Amino acid sequence: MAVAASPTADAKHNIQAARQAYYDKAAKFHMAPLWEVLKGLVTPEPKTRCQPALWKFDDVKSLILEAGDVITTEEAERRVLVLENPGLPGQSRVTHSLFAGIQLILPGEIADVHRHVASAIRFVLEGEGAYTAVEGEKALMNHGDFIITANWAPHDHGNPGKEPVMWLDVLDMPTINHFETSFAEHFEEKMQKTNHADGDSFDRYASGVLPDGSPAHLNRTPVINYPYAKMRPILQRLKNTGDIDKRHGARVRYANPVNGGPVLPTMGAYLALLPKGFKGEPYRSTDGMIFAVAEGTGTTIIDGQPFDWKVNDVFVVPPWKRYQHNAAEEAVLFSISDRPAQEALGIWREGN
Ligand code: 1HN
Repeated sequence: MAVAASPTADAKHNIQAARQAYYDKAAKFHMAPLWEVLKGLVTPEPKTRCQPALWKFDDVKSLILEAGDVITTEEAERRVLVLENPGLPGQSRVTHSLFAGIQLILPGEIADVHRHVASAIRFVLEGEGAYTAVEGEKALMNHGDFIITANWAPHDHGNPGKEPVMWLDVLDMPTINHFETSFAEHFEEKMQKTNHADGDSFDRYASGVLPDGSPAHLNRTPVINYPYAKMRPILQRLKNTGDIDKRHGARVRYANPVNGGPVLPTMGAYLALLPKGFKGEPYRSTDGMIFAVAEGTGTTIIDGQPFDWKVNDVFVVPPWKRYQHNAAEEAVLFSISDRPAQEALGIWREGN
């Protein structure tokens, strides 16, 4: 039986039509009604398109080595395969705020000196004999080394050794581009002069003394390289004394030795030992996390999904997604996120 439209349905239709006409009119003046979009803008919990993801080093390694056949470092400027978050395709983002990529440098190659506003870190995965030169210090790269390239620091890489060398690059580039503050420049020369030997800044600034007169406030660490060979025994000390966090394991935070602050204002990093058989308690925080496996094997449950990992795998936990680590054997996880930026803005939160 046909039913005549009720007056209420009619009235509703008229209201909608009147509103739409009003919105169309406002749009001509570059204005729009907040009440139509408010719920999407102010969500009761963090909303992200970033997805949990894992890159297996077996795949990464064979693909990046293949890049060595198709392009030189000179042609590419940097031979990097971008780790694209599956929820953020085509955006060169591993999380909403951070870039990650895998870089390969072959024996005999040089990646020319340049600098940019985006800060970078390198976490060395495989191969020996390469260096990265940062602000006049020549840092030799070995598995597990954590190397800082701060905002506007000149940096070039080279491989005078015999093996391909691969590392994880993480940059705050999406954050810099969010603020639309990117600058970059190249230099005349290919390589910067390095009058500081490997380890110079670590010994100068992280030995319990500071060069007299050095500033007490620095928003970035003066240390260029935090070598794995120096960090790993500290994890062992924490383990030996039972200083093992129920969520994170025996964990150290990479610190600015001048003031205890984060290594960079935009990115902070940790190194954690998970004892064999570790079953972490669930944890979540508003900073999306990038993990790289330095040692061991295990499984991390992210938002209910298991991700099995082994050495040199990289995986991502999106903001505010619950995760929980399990270690089949003793493992060491490196992690990095935008937590210092969130803390500086007073918006960082954690929970279980
Ligand atoms: C960069 O300068 C390097 O210097 C690596 O090794 C990755 C990704 C985006 C923009 C600049 C490097 C980069 C990058």
